[in-house]
Amino acid sequence: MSEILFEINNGIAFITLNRPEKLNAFNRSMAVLLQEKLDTCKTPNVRCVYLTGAGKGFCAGQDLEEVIDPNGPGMDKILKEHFNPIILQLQQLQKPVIAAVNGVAAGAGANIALSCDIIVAHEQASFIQAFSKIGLIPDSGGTFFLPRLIGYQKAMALMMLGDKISAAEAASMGMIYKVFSANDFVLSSQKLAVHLSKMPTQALAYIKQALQASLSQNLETQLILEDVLQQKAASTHDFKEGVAAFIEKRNPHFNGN
Ligand code: LHQ
Repeated sequence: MSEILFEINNGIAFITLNRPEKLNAFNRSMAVLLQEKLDTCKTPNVRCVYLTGAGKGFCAGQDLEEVIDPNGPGMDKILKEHFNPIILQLQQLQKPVIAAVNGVAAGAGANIALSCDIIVAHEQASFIQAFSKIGLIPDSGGTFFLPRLIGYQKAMALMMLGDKISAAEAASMGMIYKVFSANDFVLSSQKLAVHLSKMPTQALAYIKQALQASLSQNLETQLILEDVLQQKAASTHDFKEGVAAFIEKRNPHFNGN
């Protein structure tokens, strides 16, 4: 069985991390395969990406057995060749990426989730900045995203202490968007993906670009970027369709162009 399950269905790329016996911890081949699949998601046929885990966990970060394997990739490659490219790919995809966190998300697994655009979680899921417990620092974008999501103080404490945060706590502190009950998780998270896949994809890409830029720009530069991106959005088919549907009092049919 492949370490990454991948399927494109009705404009949605479903990606499942698939090493359930290790809570979907990453080894090198899984990291390389995920990069290949994320590359495939660049196709315009994909209008939303849905990332989840097989079994009871979302992802336990790096496979720690591989770290001590003399035939493993070695510390110097794990970030440069595995996690850093994955984080950048998720951020640079010009379409929404949902992290559907089905269970525990630890270490780089937590930070992969945080680098997605919309994070939803199963009520039994949890988030752990596990790094300090093994003498490491948070990586895979964690030190960038977490303080911006929940504030400097909470991020510092969670990262130093390595506390386990429940899905409900994560939602209440703004780390994630929503929690779904056990019965509802798959249906509701996939419904969200279906909804996003039918929205004006280019506008969503420009929203992603603008919000990412806002993390490091001043107001004046951001206003200029909003103007540039708004001109682009206004020249899409989907903008014309959105306005026409409003005027004609009907539902819009966005095609992503
Ligand atoms: C695992 C793992 C795992 C191998 C569970 N590896 N087997 C960057 C730079 C370079 C090097 C290092 O890494 C990084 C990035 C990182 O991600 S560092 C952080 C690495 N991850 C962790 O430190 C988390 C380690 N895992 C845990 O603390 C626990 O497994 C959590 C809290 C995630 C879940 O606990 P439980 O629900 O009690 O499950 P479990 O511990 O029983 O795990 C189930 C199985 O999965 C077990 O195997 P076994 O054969 O005993 O059933 C674990 O050994 C295996 N597993 N995480 N990262």
